[in-house]
Amino acid sequence: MAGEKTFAMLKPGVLQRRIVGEVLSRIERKGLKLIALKMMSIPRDLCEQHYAEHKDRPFFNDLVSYVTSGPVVAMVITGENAIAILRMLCGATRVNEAVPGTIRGDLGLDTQKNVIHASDSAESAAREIGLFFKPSEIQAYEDGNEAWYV
Ligand code: FUP
Repeated sequence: MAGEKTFAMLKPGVLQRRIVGEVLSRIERKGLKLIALKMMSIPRDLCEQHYAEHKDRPFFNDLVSYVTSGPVVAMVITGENAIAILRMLCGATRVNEAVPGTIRGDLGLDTQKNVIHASDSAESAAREIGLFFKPSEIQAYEDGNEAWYV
């Protein structure tokens, strides 16, 4: 399994808006590789752990309430420079700064409901993958097409 691993989560509005396929398609078309994928309802304590760095921010409770308000789609993605590349595909956190062409720039109108979470560093990725996935849920498979991407 070449390259970095990163964690992403499609927030509850993505399922409600029927745009799961749209977002996954952008990630796949870039050449990044899905190695784990599941729909889940996040318990509040897991969500609080996930966003622990923001626990003193004024938006923390609203953010946790939103992300636990319905099912999310969690995934592990791999590829060369997957962490930085996925962040670029997502676009800026604040939707008024997310440029068109990015997932948030094209599909988000509200910062809290900004469509997708993606790990911001190797440390965060390892921590977040560990919070959401058991090692047995991550698939190490050869896709035979990697040479076409890298
Ligand atoms: P990101 O890594 O891009 O998801 O951004 P942050 O970790 O800074 O923020 C996590 C989440 O908090 C964002 F996705 C949305 C929410 N947030 C707000 O609601 N208001 C803010 O001013 C900043 C972040």
